[in-house]
Amino acid sequence: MNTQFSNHDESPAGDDRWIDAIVREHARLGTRADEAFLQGLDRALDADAPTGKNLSLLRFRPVAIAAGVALLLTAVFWKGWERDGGNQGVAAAPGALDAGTELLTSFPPELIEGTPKPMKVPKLVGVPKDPPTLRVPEGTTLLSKGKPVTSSDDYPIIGDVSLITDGDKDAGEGYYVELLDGLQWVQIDLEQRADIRAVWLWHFHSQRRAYHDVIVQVSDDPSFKSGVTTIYNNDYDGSAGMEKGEDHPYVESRFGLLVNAKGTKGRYVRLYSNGNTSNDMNHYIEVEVFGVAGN
Ligand SMILES: [Ca+2]
Repeated sequence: MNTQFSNHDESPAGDDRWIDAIVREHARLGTRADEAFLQGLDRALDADAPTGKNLSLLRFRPVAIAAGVALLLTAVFWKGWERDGGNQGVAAAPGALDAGTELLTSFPPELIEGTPKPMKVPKLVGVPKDPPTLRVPEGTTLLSKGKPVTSSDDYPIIGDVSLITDGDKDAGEGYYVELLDGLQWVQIDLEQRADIRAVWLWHFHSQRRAYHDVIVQVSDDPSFKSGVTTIYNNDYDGSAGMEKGEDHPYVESRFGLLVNAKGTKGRYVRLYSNGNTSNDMNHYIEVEVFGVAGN
C-alpha cells in the first residue's frame, strides 16, 4: 500500500529503535501480538523515512507510534482478560485440572527372596523408582477394608481370601492367598454402590515376577454377566477369553499396581489373573478399592 514511498534502505536508525522497543515490550508481556499490525507499522515507518518525498510525514511519526503502542497494549489486556475467564470475572486457578487430593496408601517393606526367574512377557513394565500417584476427588476413602471377598477357587491352596482385604501387605508367608492355576478371579463386595476412583492391588512381591491376564472389572451384578466395566486389562493376546487389553504387563513390587477407576460406579470389583512368570498359580496379598460410597 506504500509502494510509492517504499525506501527501506534509507530508513533512519531511529525508526528501527522504535520498532525494536515495541517488539521488546511485546516480548516482555509474553503475548502473541498482532504480527500483521507490527509489520504494517514497520512499513508505515519505512514510508515515513525522510527521503524528501515524505519528509512532511515525519511530524506524524510520534502519533503513529503512540497509536501503535496503545493498540498493542489493548490487545495484550484483551487477551489477558479472555485468558482469565472473560466476563465471568473468575481467574482460572493454576493447575485447575489437578484439583482434588493425592491418593495415599501404605507400602510394605521390600522383601525379595529366592532366585530370580526369567520374565518372558512382551512390553513388560519394570519396577518404578517411585510409587505411582493419582489425584482423586476430596472425600475419596478406602471402601474395601474388611469387606467380604469371594473367589473362583472355593478352597485356596494357601491362606484365605479374607487376607485380600485385611490391610496387611507384607510379602512373607502368611500374608497371601494362593489360588488354583489357570484363569481365576477374586471379587470384593463393597456392600453398597460406590463411585470408584482407584483400585490398588498387590499380587505377590517377594520375587520379581509378572502375573498374566490381569483384568479388573466393576459391576452392580455379582455374577458379572451384565453392566460390566473393565477398568484395567493387560491381557495383550486375549487369552483370558475376554477382549484384548491395552494395558501393559508389569513386574510386581511393594508399590503394587494402581488402577485409575475414573469414577466407575458399581458395588462389586472383580480381578482376574492367569498364573505368573514363575509358576501357574494365582496370588493376592491385598486389594484396596478407593472411592465415594453411596453414589
Ligand atoms: Ca492382605
